Amino acid sequence: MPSPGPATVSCTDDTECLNGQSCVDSLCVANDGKTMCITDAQCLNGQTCMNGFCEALLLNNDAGPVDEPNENSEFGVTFSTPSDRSTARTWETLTISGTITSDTDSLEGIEVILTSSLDGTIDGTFNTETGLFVAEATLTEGNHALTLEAQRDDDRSSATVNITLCSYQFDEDFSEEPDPDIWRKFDSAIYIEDGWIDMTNNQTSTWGKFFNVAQTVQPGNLDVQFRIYTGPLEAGADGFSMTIIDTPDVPSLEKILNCFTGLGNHISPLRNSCELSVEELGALQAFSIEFDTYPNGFQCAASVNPPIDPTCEDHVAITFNGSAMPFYWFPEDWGDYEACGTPGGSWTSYDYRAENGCKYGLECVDDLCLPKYPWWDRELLGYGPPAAGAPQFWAEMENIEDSQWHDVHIVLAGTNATVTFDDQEIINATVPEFDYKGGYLGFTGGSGAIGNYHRFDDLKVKGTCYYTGP
Ligand SMILES: [Ca+2]
Ligand SMILES: [Ca+2]
Ligand SMILES: [Ca+2]
Ligand SMILES: [Ca+2]
Repeated sequence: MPSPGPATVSCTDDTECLNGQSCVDSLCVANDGKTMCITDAQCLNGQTCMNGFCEALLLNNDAGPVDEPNENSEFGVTFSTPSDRSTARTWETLTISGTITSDTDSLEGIEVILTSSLDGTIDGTFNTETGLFVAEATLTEGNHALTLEAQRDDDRSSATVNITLCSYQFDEDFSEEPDPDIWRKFDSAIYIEDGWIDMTNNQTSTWGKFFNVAQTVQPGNLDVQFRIYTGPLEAGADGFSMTIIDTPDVPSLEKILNCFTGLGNHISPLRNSCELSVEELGALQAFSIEFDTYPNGFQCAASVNPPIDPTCEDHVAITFNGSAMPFYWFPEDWGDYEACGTPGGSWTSYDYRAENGCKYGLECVDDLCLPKYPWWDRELLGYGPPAAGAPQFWAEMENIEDSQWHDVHIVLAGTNATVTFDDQEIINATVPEFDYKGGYLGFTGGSGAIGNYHRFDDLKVKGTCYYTGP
């Protein structure tokens, strides 16, 4: 552990430190706007957790001194790509290129060498007719000084650019049991030693959640991939979701999770363990993508099993605020904000109406069927009446309970969302009201009278890549 610096003050908590300082390892240290951390995993790309704060990695120039351009040289060396102080991803193939000129007529016999301060020599081709040098390479994570050097006889000259290579913000294959300080299990979620996580483990009437409590994902845009597996029952239940909850800290995250069985899927809020009010839950900022295998709602002749699904087939849907109905979608003929009718119909019929004369989930107030909860209230949500041709944040699927692993890739860019399932695009829609907030990322899943496995694996999230070099 590096020294925290001179004039150290011991402390037991932040209040004993000067303003702008925090108590880390029993010593007051300056914050300077840095992110606090316990492990490297909580820091952005290229940073490590040192003394309780994320710090940029110091450049390691073990590859040797970087040559200054040699003014006396006959050579001119310039980089074309990448540009200095730029960023790239570890999975991208980079084109590293430059031009060598010479005061003499000929470029014959010039040796051109490209090196990375982290990865060593990079092979490329030098064209002695055009003076162009081109290399294709993938680089490791960290800050690289790329040096292009021209050499002939005793004459040499070089140019250098700096670039930060970022890996994934999350990259989990669950091949080892996750650290509980990073991934926290709730309720029935379990780690399977074969290398994945399961929410229900094929048990009935159970639910689980598995959340990363060490870092959050940024708002605005998202690029996330993972794999799902459910089965063995083709008509199993209920489904599972990947959910991102915008909340300030882990204690508030736990409070929210204690209110739900599965978030964004078969929502069952207001559990006995819930300490939040309906109004607080109504203000919940949560993004989910659900994989729903059980038909719910009057449209599927399952009135007492709200919320209402947009199709009675398996489906994938983007849901919001913990609601299990797709974002920007509402059922027609639910009768919300319409006059209370006459009780009747069986619970398993399309036209069931409860004692209050409304369909399930609605209360009769002043002879109007009003939504029982804010997350079912189209007026509060601003959805308006259902309209033909409205953007669709859900997709009907063939049976997904096939005991096979499936690849899911979600890209949120502003108000647009695309979802691919086994490399096939199933959702691509833009909703102007869509406002993705980022937050804590996790998985949920639940079962009822029917069970199934609900498994996740191979999570990859691309965070924003910042230049952190010199
Ligand atoms: Ca795995
Ligand atoms: Ca359902
Ligand atoms: Ca659903
Ligand atoms: Ca199915």
